[in-house]
Amino acid sequence: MVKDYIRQRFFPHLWCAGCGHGTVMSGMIRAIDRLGLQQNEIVVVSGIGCSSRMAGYLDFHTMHTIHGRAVAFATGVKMGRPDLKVVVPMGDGDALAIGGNHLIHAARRNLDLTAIIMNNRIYGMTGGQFSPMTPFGEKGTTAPLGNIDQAFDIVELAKGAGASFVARTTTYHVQEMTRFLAKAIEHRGFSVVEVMSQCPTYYGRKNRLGSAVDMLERFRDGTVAKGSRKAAEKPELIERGIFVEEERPEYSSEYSILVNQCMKTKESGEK
Ligand SMILES: Cc1ncc(C[n+]2csc(CCOP(=O)(O)OP(=O)(O)O)c2C)c(N)n1
Ligand code: SF4
Repeated sequence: MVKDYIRQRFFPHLWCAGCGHGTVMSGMIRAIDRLGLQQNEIVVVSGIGCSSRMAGYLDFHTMHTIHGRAVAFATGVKMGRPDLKVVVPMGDGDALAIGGNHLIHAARRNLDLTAIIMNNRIYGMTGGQFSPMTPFGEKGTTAPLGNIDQAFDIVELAKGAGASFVARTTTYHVQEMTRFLAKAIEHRGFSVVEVMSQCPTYYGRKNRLGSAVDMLERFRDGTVAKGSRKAAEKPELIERGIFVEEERPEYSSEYSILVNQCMKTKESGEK
């Protein structure tokens, strides 16, 4: 049962009313439940941020580590226990600013991790500073006159870095999100799922986007299913869907093959 995957002793949670991160946590739990995985088979590794608090609330093996280093810790866990499913929930700041280097190299190696990037376009936990996902011209506490940086496109970044599963969805599209998360967790290789998530407290307030419901409606109206007729007619809308789903050599498996070859070479005394 879904409730069994939650550490109720840590509730009430710290998320603001209307925050999208709880919806992502619920989608992730439902995806794991749908896959029929046991609690003991899952490791959740997070960094620091509002999104990263998920590691405290979930009743799997969990590690709540340091900002920007979730993928680095997760790499160690996966290499030590390749039999476990390792899921890494991150904020856009955590994954793409301080943690960007870890993310692209894990993607390049195709290590079997599921990176869930909750893109609220801002640093929520520390008070609304702009992030690598804040669009040009939008505001944050550190960009009161408008941000002059350009934002990343997470899907293009993950594709370019070599991730073998890449998807984008939003907290409005709950069924789709659950489906994509289940596919990502099941996929053997590095998976990136961008979930556009609302932070009404900072991003919404600074940019006058209205209530959490208004922000959700923007996800509904501002995005479109990849490959649909509407996507062709309205290229200005952000596409949702699965952009990459490929089988490629996976890093922890290749590493264990290499170790076995080394052992055989050593035993036979070959040079
Ligand atoms: C090494 C380090 N640098 C900076 C911080 C401060 N810090 C904590 S969370 C955070 C950003 C949070 O934003 P994001 O990762 O996008 O997650 P959100 O809170 O929006 O979910 C920062 C800068 C920290 N804890 N450790
Ligand atoms: S500050 Fe933003 S990201 Fe953090 S809990 Fe509140 S709404 Fe969510």
